Amino acid sequence: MAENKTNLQIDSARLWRDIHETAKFGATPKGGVRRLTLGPEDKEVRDWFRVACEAAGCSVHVDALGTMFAIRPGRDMSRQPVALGSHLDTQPTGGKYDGVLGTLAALEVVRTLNDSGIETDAPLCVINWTNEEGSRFAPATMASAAYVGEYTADNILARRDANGVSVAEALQTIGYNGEEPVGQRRFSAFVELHIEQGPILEAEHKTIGVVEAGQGIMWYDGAITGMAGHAGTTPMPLRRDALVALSEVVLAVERLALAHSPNAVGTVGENVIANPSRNVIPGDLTFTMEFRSASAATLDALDAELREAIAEISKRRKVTIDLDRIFRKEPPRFDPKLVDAVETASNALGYPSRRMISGATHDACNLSDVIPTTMIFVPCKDGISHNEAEDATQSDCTAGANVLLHTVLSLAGVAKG
Ligand code: HGY
Ligand code: MN
Ligand code: MN
Repeated sequence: MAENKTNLQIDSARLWRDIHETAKFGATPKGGVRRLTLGPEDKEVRDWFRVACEAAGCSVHVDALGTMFAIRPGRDMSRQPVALGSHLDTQPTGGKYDGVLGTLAALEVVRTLNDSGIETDAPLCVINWTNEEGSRFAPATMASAAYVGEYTADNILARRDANGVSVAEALQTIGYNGEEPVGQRRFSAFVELHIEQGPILEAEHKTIGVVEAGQGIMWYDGAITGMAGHAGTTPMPLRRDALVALSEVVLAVERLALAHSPNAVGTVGENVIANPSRNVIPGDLTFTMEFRSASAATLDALDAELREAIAEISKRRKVTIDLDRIFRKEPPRFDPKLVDAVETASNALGYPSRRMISGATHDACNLSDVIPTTMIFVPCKDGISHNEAEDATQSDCTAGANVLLHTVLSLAGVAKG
């Protein structure tokens, strides 16, 4: 906690205005935001963000995957910057706060330091990570995963969306195919503010989540091949119905996650029947699914149990079920010193807090592989997220941004002001 700076607070009204101003880029009739990565709405919010960062005295740089780095100079430019930020892309039926709060609060930290005439010793870097959500292009958190070396930039640039558009083409279309090599820019630490996206903080009347670790995650692509047939003439016992087989897979995923509960969650989120028709028995379909757990051993067990269940369903239903695990992220642990810094800042600011793990994955979960990293959570209404009804209060968002401000100050040091 920077000495005698406790009364330094962000401009709550300005942060709240920004959150609601940027929500118009991709606003949906139900009050949510649909801002798929590298689409036209993402370009709009990126352009807005670049202008705002430059107006706040930052130089903005873009890497080959479109991630945006806004540098606020410090007294000692030989020191690696302290990084803070999140993401501005959303789910198809996303909300106003997921990712946005952390990115705009980081900008607000810079503006507050400017207003207060404070120069930090180390420079700061505000980051907007490309494609955290993974909805249009898989995997989730792809840009920060490439930054830490889990993928090459070329591997990511070649990924295609459901319409066959590649990441490279989409970046070019919106003009964010940056020159900077991915992973070149180094930081001394990374701090990400985010809504909890779960019910715990609200239920316990806590304002700040001091995040110690996250869940590991496994994503799968699946395909089921049965036999399309006439819905009227094919006797039930002779059918090889791909959708009925998938229904059993869905129930198996739920059963396996419950068997490991509360240390596991499992979801089948997408299913596409090839050439669907009311009076044709589904013959071919694809699906996507995921498992998460804070324990690597539980992830191992879930993978093995899933494959066993699928082999049994495939045999009994006389269908082929192909399952491809397209990525696995080990459960991340955040840096204890940074976790303590968040708790110290929360306590000094008088916010009730509790230590917890993150159910959702975040760019910070990748950064923690390579540099000291931590997260700060604030409550969201009823724990709802990845839903247009996602909501948070101005006071909680402000509290989170104040904790971010003081955590970053404790890491970067105050040179003047
Ligand atoms: O899926 C996740 O956990 C992240 O919110 N995209
Ligand atoms: Mn997010
Ligand atoms: Mn999300």
